[in-house]
Amino acid sequence: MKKILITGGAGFIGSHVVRLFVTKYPNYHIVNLDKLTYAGNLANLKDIQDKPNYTFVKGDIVDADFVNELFTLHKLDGVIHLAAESHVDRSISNPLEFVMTNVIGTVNLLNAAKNQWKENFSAHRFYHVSTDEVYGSLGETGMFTETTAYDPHSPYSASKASSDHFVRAYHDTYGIDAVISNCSNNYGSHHFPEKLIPLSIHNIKNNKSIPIYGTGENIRDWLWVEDHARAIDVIYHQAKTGTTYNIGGHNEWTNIDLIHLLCKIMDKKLNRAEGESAKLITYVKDRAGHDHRYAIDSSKLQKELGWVPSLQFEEGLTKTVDWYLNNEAWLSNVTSGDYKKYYETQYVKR
Ligand code: NAD
Ligand code: TDX
Repeated sequence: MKKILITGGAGFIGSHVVRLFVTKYPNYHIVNLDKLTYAGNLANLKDIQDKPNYTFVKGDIVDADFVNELFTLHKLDGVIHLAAESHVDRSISNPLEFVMTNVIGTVNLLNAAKNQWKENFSAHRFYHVSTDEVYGSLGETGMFTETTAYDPHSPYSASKASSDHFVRAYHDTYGIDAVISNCSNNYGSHHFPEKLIPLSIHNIKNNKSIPIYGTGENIRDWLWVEDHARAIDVIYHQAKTGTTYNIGGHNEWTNIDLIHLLCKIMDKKLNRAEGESAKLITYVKDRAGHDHRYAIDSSKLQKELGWVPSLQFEEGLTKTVDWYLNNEAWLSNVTSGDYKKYYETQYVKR
């Protein structure tokens, strides 16, 4: 039986990756290591928590001793590393937290892998999950490819860029079998409601204003989270060592057009008159250093490993809305307590 450590498995994307691996590979044992920060939630994995090939471990990747002990105890075959501080706005108010988890935490995992696996690097894989934000911001044309020069602008993207460099350095210097993927914006179920889509669904449902930064003309390239999880599966199993793949949906939307589509879907679901939800749109102060446009060229992944996105955006967005409307308990649980404090600081006291 193969043992794979998935870090950050209680978060948004991590929970989809854990679910896919636990259910698709009964001959793998999946160890989910997560600190359970505000973004980590074991309720995301309720449906698979009792499976015999799944173990949850609560812990912090910033704690090097703990990480080393975990590697010694579990005799891991591979790591899929998703644990991170992931919200750009939080990185602007607290950059050091992002350096600690995203940079130091990643180096701690790399050191543990180097020490434990040094006799036979080729039998073990270190998969680092990263973001398109490391490439910076695009003008009106062009796309990020795997060879686009790094040009991060936010403390979040700078910390992810740094962690990518460390992973490549450990591959080149010590011979660790490492692969990296850089993905565009994900959407889908279990997404913490501080990011644009789940925050807007929550606010529309509760008749609260939808805060749009700046002009709303910034562009993001949206991918269904389960398509990201499938790409991670394919890359983990098939990529050559040292390879990088871009993952994206060829699905660019300005924020304001996306929110209008979401309002239209929610008007129908909530039996509101058409145009009712869009009245909640409110332009607010722009994000500092706000990247204008992301667009991912994922043709390398499509050609070499045969991965293609499965869902059209309108269908995926409708499924996402349905999930949030059918999971009120999940939403009210994550939006009580600290969420309220965060929301007031981010949107009211500007
Ligand atoms: P998330 O914030 O929803 O989840 C992150 C998880 O990591 C949480 O469960 C949290 O508890 C855990 N974590 C945080 N700090 C930790 C620590 N010090 N030790 C152990 N666990 C810790 O993030 P997400 O959106 O699911 O993103 C997952 C990964 O994918 C991140 O590496 C992110 O950079 C990358 N990514 C995200 C997107 C996106 O659109 N969300 C796109 C591309 C890449
Ligand atoms: O209230 C808001 N209003 C608004 O206009 C929020 C939260 C966001 N926005 C804008 C900012 C962005 O242009 O919407 C766009 C999307 O914002 P986020 O959902 O915060 O995502 P983004 O900053 O693009 O980063 C996401 O994609 C890349 C993830 O959070 C990262 O983890 C991932 O690496």
